[in-house]
Amino acid sequence: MSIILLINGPNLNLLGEREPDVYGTDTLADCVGDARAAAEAAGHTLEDFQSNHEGELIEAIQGARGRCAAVVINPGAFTHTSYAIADALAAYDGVKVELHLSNTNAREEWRRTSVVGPVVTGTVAGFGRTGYRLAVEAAVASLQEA
Ligand code: CA2
Repeated sequence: MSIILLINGPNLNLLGEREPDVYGTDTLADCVGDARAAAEAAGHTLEDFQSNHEGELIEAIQGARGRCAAVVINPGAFTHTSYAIADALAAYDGVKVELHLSNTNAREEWRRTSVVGPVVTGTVAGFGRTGYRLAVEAAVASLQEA
């Protein structure tokens, strides 16, 4: 049994409260619940962490080193700007899944660049709440292949 760490970045705590046309009506607790169910169905444990602060996200990634087999991360808008989060992910040796509710490639130009994309194992984007389950299943499949 392994630990999968799910990290959610800035503003994702507001899910379900605003912009339902873009992000849906489900709450972050709903999404985390789906992710946890997928991890437990595969015999793993899911830990989850949300923060609006870049440094706290970096510390969570560092804390996964040598402890968690996989990190699933929705970095929010830090996806497009944070070389510091990209560096933290690069220093983490486990499976890494970048996750987005929306299809960032179909939105504004500035959302089409991910600075974390080059350092992750793979990306799940555009499937809304379902993406949380899919991202954990992708991490589990990647762990089984390793
Ligand atoms: O699609 C995603 O999951 C994003 O990571 C969500 C971020 C956005 O900046 C990324 O480009 C794509 C936004 C986080 C959620 O922001 C909300 C704001 C208001 C109400 C609900 C959510």
